[in-house]
Amino acid sequence: MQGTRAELSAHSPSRGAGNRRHEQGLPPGAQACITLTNRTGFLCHDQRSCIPASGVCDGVRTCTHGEDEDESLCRDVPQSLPHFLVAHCGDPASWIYSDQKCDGTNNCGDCSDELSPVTVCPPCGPGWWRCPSTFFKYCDCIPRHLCRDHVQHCSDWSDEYACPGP
Ligand SMILES: [Ca+2]
Ligand SMILES: [Ca+2]
Repeated sequence: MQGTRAELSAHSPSRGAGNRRHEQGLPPGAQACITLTNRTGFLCHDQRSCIPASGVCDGVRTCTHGEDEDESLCRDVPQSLPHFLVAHCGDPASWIYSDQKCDGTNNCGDCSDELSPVTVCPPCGPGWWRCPSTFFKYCDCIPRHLCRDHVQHCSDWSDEYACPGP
């Protein structure tokens, strides 16, 4: 649960009948699971490896046999993905992988994956400092390792003056 993911990863692809198709059926063999970090994942065919949702169709074969990059799964993302891997942003044209919800990083670009009214997330965890953050990458919590690093991350400067540190 580190805020190290560097880039925004919301996608704004073809809008349309995606949702409906998700309901109709999963690609054969696609099974949901919960990763070790308690996030939604994709169960590899070995029935043991649970990879994070965002590892599916990312161009890297994460499952031993590469079923996370299967052509039928990835041919028309996100429509071709099983619905449990996909979450929608406040802007219905944008989507994220379901494990990017409430991960502290602003993946949607408008924080709708991290903040109400679109998403209900638990409060900042122990590794996080709550503040109105300035930088686009975070919403209302920043990782505590950014406290007292001589760089402003919160619009009220509380990360440099009030936060006790990592
Ligand atoms: Ca992959
Ligand atoms: Ca996020």
